[in-house]
Parts: sequence; C-alpha cells; structure tokens
Amino acid sequence: MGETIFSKIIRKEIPADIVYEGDTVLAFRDINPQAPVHVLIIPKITDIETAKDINPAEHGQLLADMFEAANKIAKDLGVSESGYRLVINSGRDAGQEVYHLHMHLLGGRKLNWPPG
Ligand code: IU
Repeated sequence: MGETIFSKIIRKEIPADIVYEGDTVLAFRDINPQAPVHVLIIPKITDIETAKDINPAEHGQLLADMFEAANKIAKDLGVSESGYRLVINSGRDAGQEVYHLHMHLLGGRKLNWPPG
C-alpha cells in the first residue's frame, strides 16, 4: 500500500536533491520549485496518503519529527528569520498530486496570500 514515486526516492532508486534525512523523515528539493526555497518533507513510512489519514495517537511523534525537520531545514537554507510557508495539500480540490503525505516548505521570496 502507498507505493508512489516518493517511495522510490526514499529507497534511493531514483535521485533527489536531499537536504535532510532522519530515521523517520526525508526532505528533498521539489523538482518544480515555486519559490527559491521549495522543499518537500515526507515521512519514510508510506501508509499515510493524505492529511486525513493522520491518526494523532499513532503519528504524533512522526508529526513532531516533520516539524523538527522543517525548523532545521529553514535554518540551514537561510529562511528561518525571513519567514517561510508550510503547506500540506490534501485531496483533489487542494491539487494534491502525490498520495504520500508531504509538507511543502516554501520561502526565499514574499509569498502571496490567499494562495491560488
Ligand atoms: P502536491 O502537494 O501533491 O501537489 O505536490 C507534489 C509535489 O511533488 C509537486 O510540487 C511536484 O513538483 C513534486 N514532485 C517532485 O518533487 N518530484 C517528483 O518526482 C514528483 C513530484 I512526480
């Protein structure tokens, strides 16, 4: 269950520009960046397809790990002070393309609100 192109990136079967790797979380630069800094932060487990599949009782530590990674990446890539956006697109109307939970970290330019 949950096999997507991100599974292949996790297994290093296809290349990605990895900026962070921990025991539970991997992060790599988006192949189609929407900002100077655009990183995808993903769990290494493959069974959370989208945000509605998150079970806080089961996935609480994993979510904490994802935010710990986001904080570190924002610092490492120089956007921690200027600001950045964390986005999880969930389902069709949000335009989710890859059904493996992922958090976008976007920064390095002034971001518009509301998003399109
Ligand atoms: P979305 O939230 O599911 O819409 O975002 C999927 C993102 O994954 C999107 O920004 C793509 O550019 C990105 N991506 C990638 O970085 N590498 C890939 O091989 C594929 C998609 I497929």
